[in-house]
Amino acid sequence: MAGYEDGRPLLPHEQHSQASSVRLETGVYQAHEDMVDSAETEDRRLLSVGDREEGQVFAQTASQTRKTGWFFAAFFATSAIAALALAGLLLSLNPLKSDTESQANEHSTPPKLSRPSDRYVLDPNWDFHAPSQVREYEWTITDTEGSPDGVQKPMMLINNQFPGPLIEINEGDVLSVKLQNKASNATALHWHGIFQNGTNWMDGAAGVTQCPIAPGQSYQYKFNVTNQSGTWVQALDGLVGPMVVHTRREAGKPYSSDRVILLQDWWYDPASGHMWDVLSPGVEDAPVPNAALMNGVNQAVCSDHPNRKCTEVKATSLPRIDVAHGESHRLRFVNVGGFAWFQVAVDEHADLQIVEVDGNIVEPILVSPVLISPGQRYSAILRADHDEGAFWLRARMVTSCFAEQKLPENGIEETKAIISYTSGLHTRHGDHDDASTKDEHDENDDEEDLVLPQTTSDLPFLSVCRDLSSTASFQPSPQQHAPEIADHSWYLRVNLAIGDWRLQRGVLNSSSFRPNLAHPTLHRVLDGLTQHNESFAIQGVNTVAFDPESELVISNNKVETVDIILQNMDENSHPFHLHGTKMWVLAAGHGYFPGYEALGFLPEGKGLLNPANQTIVKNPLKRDTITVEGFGWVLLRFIADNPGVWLFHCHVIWHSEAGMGMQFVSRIDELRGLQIPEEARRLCDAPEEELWKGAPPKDEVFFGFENSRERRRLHEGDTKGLNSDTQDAEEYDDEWARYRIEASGSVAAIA
Ligand SMILES: [Cu+2]
Repeated sequence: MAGYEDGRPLLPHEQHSQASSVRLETGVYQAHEDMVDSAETEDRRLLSVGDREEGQVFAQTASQTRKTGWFFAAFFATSAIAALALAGLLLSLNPLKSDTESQANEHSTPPKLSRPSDRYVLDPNWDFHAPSQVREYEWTITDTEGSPDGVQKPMMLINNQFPGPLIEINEGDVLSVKLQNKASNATALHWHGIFQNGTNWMDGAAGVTQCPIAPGQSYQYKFNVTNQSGTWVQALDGLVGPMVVHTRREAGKPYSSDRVILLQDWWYDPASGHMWDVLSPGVEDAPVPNAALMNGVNQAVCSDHPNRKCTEVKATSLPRIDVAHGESHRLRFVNVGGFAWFQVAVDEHADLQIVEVDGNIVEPILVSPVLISPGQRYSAILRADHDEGAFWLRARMVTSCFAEQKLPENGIEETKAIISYTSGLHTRHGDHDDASTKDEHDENDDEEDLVLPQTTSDLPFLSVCRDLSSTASFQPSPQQHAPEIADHSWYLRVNLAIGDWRLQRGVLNSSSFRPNLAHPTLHRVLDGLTQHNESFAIQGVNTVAFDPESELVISNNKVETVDIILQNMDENSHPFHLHGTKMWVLAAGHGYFPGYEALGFLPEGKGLLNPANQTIVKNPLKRDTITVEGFGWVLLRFIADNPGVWLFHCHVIWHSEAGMGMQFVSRIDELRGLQIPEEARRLCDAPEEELWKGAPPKDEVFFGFENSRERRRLHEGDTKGLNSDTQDAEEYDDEWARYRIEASGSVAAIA
């Protein structure tokens, strides 16, 4: 495949970019006396397969030698959310089928969603010094009906909660989640941001690291969380929850309360229908959400939705954030949505300080509003230093990022929480149990007592979908240099391209990812290596063991430094998430990538032009989800030191399901001889049609059918489901062979 050779020279159209603006992500950072050579640190973190027994969760070999630079660095805590790797797997494509199988449908009245405001308040009595232990959770996933903002819709819930339960653990603990899938679709849980060092098969990326958990099946996720920072991933129709990993250094934290605030875009129609529509011929725009949710709540105006079942949500159900007056409070914002960006601010508190970005501690920096793209996390410190009172915390979807900026059905782009000052210390703590009881059972009781904030917002409406790390100079603490030399540099053109049958698909160069749910990449790689099939040991772009049209796989045999140049040929911004590690964001800009030399690097990123000028590698921000803006570029660098197969994909659910993703295979040397635990293999024993339940429609479904709605009707009426797809695939074999995506279509459109 042409176009992404290792460190190839820039094409002519990439070189005429003097006119494009260049923004360095790395500002001028002060040298720090306890700066750590990051490459060495990463090396120490490496798993050695020989160090442990196969198939076991093991103690991490890593040594965390970083010293604290600035005092916040002492509280290296992370917010993480577990959710779906491929949310599409949740989607019910066949409502008839799910109706008969859904446990939730045994209820004639849908269960009321509980909305305790303190559900995501972190335990004030948490023992940061507790001995390392196994933290066990048992989750049951079911289909149900719910109405987070009043409008009722089919949802998929964990333990009947929405959003899902909070996981709170210490760094070094083993997390065990026993999952029972009682829903009608196959599913997998991705632990967004968790490195899974040595447990790649627990990463939860369906078709990449595991077979989905078929309906009726159980599975135990169990893995060690060490040297770890934040996490999260996308969710549709309800399956999402937060996870916080504490460190011992957090014990002396300079804030008196700590909580998670989940921001989420929300669609009233099942995601399955949207997924079908967005993948259909001729459709180019992603469906715009109906509403925004904060911790799973908002207030829809039912009269705006005469054709839907709707019950007004009372103001008493809004998230309430009680903060002790005069103290500081940590708010861990997580965008768990699948599409929308959020801008977040607190009325009359323009002094929110960001202290954590995707699990990395940064020196406090004033940012308001906070702009969060899907999959990203930011911790902010709120100082409750005003006169006593109540204030709105506002999170607003950035509608200028949507192709259609008006929300359907008078949708609500803003979601709010009530921030109330309390006079005494630990007031919230004392209320802990009472509050949850009251909220769940006596929602109306205190409505008269509720004082709604009277504050207003002067929040500007943002018009550009540009990553906050492009505009704010985050300074990680402790400082950490990026390696000066990249061993490999990959140029990836990102696009939404229209191919045959007018199907729009996400592409990286000319590849559009189609995961093989019944034969995950990790299984194929390990089996191949075990059988001495050296086609799986090919380094660089592997076009022998994988068909690059549907699986772009780039492999590294040993620990190497890898650059990714994401060149966005599309007008939409794309938040890219890398599994298994974090990436240094070295630079970003509009227009074409200007070439390494313009950034101070030697060609192909192999060192610095001027060794005395280390600005670009000096303490750049490291994160796991980074947005490349529309018609822009970003230069990323990571160390491929974590053995496994790691998905790299756009976090917009509509784009990732349309193929905007690829895989890195790291440490082939360590993968040789690695065994996947039997329980993980067993998931693949389910009948293939069970594994595909809820997955997005295959391309072949649309071949030859210009009228997708007609096709969908036929498809949904066919209870044989997958069988009909398979027959279609054979029937339209010729068309499939002709199916090629042209990735270069919009080059001329780039400014
Ligand atoms: Cu995207």
